[in-house]
Amino acid sequence: MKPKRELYLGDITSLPVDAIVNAANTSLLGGGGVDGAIHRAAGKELLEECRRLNGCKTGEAKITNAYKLKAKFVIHAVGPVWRGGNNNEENLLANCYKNSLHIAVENGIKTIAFPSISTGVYHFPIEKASLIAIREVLSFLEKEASIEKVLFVCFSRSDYDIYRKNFAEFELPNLHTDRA
Ligand code: AR6
Repeated sequence: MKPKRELYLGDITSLPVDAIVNAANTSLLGGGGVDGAIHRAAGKELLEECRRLNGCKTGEAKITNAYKLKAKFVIHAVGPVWRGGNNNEENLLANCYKNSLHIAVENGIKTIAFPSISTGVYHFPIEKASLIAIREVLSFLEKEASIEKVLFVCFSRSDYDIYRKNFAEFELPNLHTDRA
C-alpha cells in the first residue's frame, strides 16, 4: 500500500502535489523564507489573489491558485510567533495543520506538502513543532480517508533528522523518506 506520509528534504516549491502549504503571515502579502520562495516561484498573480483575501488570522488558513507552480493550489497558513510558549503557541500551530487539512478536503485535494511552519523567522522550537505537526497530521489521516499523501518538507538536513527521529517515536514502519 502506498504510504500516506512522507518526509522530504528539499524545496517545497518544486513539488508536483495538489497543494503546497505556505508559512505565511497575517497580511498574506508575502515575506521571506518559504513565503518569499513560493511567491517568487508562483509569479505576481499569486500576490494579486492574496490581496483580495483581506489577510488571515494566526492559526487559520486560506486557499489560492498556485499559478506557475507545479502544485494546483497554495494553502496559506499563519503560524504563531514563538513568544516563550505560554501564549497559546502550541494550539495555534496545531490549528494551522488542522485547518489546512480541512481546507484540503473541502477542495478535493489528495496530495499535500507542508513546510515546517513557524520554525524559521517565527522561532518556534523545531523539536516541539515537528511533534505537533506529525501528531496533527496523523490524527487527521486516521479520520479522513480522502487524503492520499502528506509530505513533510524539511529545508535543512538538521530539520530532516529531527523529523525522522520524531517519526520513529510514532512508530511508523511504512514511512517513506526521500532526500532531494
Ligand atoms: N521549501 C521548504 N521549506 C523552506 C523553504 C523552501 N523553499 N524556504 C524556507 N523553508 P519561515 P515561519 C523552511 O521563516 O517561521 C515569512 O517572512 C525554513 O527553513 O519561512 O513560519 C512570512 O511572511 C523553515 O524550516 O516561516 C512570515 O512573516 C520553515 O520553512 C514569517 O516568515 C519555516 O520558516 C513566517 O515565519
